[in-house]
Amino acid sequence: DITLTCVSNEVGGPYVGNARWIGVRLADLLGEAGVEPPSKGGPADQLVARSVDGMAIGSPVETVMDGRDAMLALGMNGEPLPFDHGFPVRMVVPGLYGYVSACKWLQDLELTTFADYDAYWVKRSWSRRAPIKTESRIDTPRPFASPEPGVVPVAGVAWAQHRGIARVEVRVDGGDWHTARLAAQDTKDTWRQWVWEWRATTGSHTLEVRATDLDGYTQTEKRVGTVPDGATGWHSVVVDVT
Ligand SMILES: Nc1nc2c(c(=O)[nH]1)N[C@H]1C(S)=C(S)[C@@H](COP(=O)(O)O)O[C@H]1N2
Ligand SMILES: [Mo]
Repeated sequence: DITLTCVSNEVGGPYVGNARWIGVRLADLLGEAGVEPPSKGGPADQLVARSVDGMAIGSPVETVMDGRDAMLALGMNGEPLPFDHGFPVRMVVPGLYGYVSACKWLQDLELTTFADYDAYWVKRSWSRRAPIKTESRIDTPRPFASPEPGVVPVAGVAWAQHRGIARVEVRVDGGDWHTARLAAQDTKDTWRQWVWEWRATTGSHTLEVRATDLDGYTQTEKRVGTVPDGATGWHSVVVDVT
């Protein structure tokens, strides 16, 4: 079970999703081909995946061989890979944004270095390396919803792939942070659902969320855009309780 995230996902955006993958471990395949990661003296630090549609996506060899479930995926959610998601075979690397890890309609793999080769999006001003940032999102209530006063569940998802989510907090109108209840962690590579029961009072209110990962890092309030390596900031939702 791995949550994929697009580097173009804005704070609060929809370009993040969870699926169950099946495939071949990339580390095993590379090992059979005699590849060693840089930490063991291997000369190649970049794995470039190319596809039938002319995409080129570069991932760190160290990351794909560090024991995580980096794979060539053949199936998704118990079925053959759907065409839109890369049939017949794609890469999946937990913890890296899609543009540096998730090549679909895979045709070939090349071992090279970051110094020698820039992949498709890197040539277009995105970073060479892009681990997924710790983020959280409010899914309910929706922006500008009008819930009735009383208990209103505030809920959503939080993700910090390959680190895992330790805590999610919610606050109302800039007040104290309240710790949300977390669903059981599936794996540290998947997002975690959370809920906090708010005693809503009449009027217009701003809800904000922030997550802390299992490395102890709390997501920053500082808003940055998606270029060059992923957006940051707290997601907020304004509601009118009537
Ligand atoms: N061949 C190919 N692979 C690709 C892309 C692409 O344009 N072509 N887009 C990448 C990006 S930016 C992301 S975020 C993921 C999205 O995977 P999904 O369509 O399964 O959600 O695919 C990646 N793999
Ligand atoms: Mo993406």
